Amino acid sequence: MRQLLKDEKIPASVRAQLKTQYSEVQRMIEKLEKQQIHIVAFGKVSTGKSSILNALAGKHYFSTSPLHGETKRTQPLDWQQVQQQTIVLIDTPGTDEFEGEAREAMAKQAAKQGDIILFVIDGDISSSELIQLNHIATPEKAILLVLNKSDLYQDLDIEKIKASAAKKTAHLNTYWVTCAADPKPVTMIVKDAQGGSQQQTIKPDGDMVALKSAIWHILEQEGKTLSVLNASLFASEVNQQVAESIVQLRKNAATKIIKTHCLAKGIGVACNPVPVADLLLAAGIDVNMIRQLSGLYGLQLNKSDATKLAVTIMTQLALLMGAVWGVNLLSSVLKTLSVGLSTTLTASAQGALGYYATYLVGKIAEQYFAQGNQWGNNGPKVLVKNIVKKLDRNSILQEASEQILGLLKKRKS
Ligand SMILES: Nc1nc2c(ncn2[C@@H]2O[C@H](COP(=O)(O)OP(=O)(O)OP(=O)(O)O)[C@@H](O)[C@H]2O)c(=O)[nH]1
Ligand SMILES: [Mg+2]
Repeated sequence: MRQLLKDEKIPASVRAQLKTQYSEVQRMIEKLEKQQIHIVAFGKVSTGKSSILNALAGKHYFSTSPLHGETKRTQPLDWQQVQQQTIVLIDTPGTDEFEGEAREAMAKQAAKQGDIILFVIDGDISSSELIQLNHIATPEKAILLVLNKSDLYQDLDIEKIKASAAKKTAHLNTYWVTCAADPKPVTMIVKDAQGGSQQQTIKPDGDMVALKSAIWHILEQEGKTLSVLNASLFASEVNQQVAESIVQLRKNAATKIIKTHCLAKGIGVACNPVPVADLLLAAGIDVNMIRQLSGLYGLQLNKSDATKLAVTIMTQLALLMGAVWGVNLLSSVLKTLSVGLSTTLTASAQGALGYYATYLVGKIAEQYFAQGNQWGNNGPKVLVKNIVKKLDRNSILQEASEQILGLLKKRKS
């Protein structure tokens, strides 16, 4: 992957994309090497994620506020060592914030790499929370559905919220816990020794017992497995993504190479018309195209090998099309043009044929390289035949004529 990042044949935009994936992989490798388990707090803004992590850590490390959107980026804190593994608490920005898409993406990324997710809610689970939960909850993660701010609810209300959440998340494998990370101060009237009364504000202790014990239970049961499972799944997902982008990228680059050579051939032929039968032989451009395509597939053919390949392809094409190659095609390309014949038109029709011939050669060579420089079980004849059959001749000729005609007109004016 590191090599790909330096490969200049790969467009910069794709390399930038690969770079992001690369740094994600690096982070995951680091996580594995350091034997870390990530506990990620995730949820809507202001549900109390940072407060929960502070209560677990036993110190005010993550910034909290009654205002929405206090946490602006993902932030880790090494919490403690368990069975030679470092447990890391990870705070994330809240979701569902106005114009907070970038922050939400950060939070989702952290959740993707997390092993234990504290999915924090502070009321009945909403439909957007449910969508996010479905997105995050993969079988290799332990998900705790954490109802925070339990001090604000009566027991009966909590039971109702729990029942509703259970219904909505029945298809998922989640743990349910309630907690109060930072309960609201309570004002009470207290009688003093003189028989008078006075107002007193008390800050109740938080209630983190259920959450802590759920986390310990998960860590004991499946801590190591969780982290290894997550890392390997993540790696295979990235591998697949990279493989897919490379295939797509090669296809795009190959199409660009083929079309550029087709146009060069088309214009060349239109300006210096050659007998139709000689079209396949005007092969300099095709050889150059084959060499560039081979480079794209990591083979780098020299001129003589590229010529040999061009000759093989052209021989098969000539055999396939036989004597009708020129006559049939010429009349078919002329039919695609609605106006009467003129010199420019005839020239452009011939050019279009040159374009088409090079297009076929390019597509056949591309397929040959994509198959690992092999014709496949049935040899070149079948591959050539299949590709000719697959391509829509008339639309290629039409596109070629239009492009060539356009360029010729531009030259004249
Ligand atoms: N009543 C009550 N309030 C709480 C509790 N936990 C947190 N809060 C309050 O909820 C508000 C938001 O808390 P934060 O921890 O900043 O919430 P957050 O989810 O990290 O918020 P963002 O970072 O903005 O997404 C603060 O005013 C906290 O004091 C709780 O258990 N009970
Ligand atoms: Mg926060």
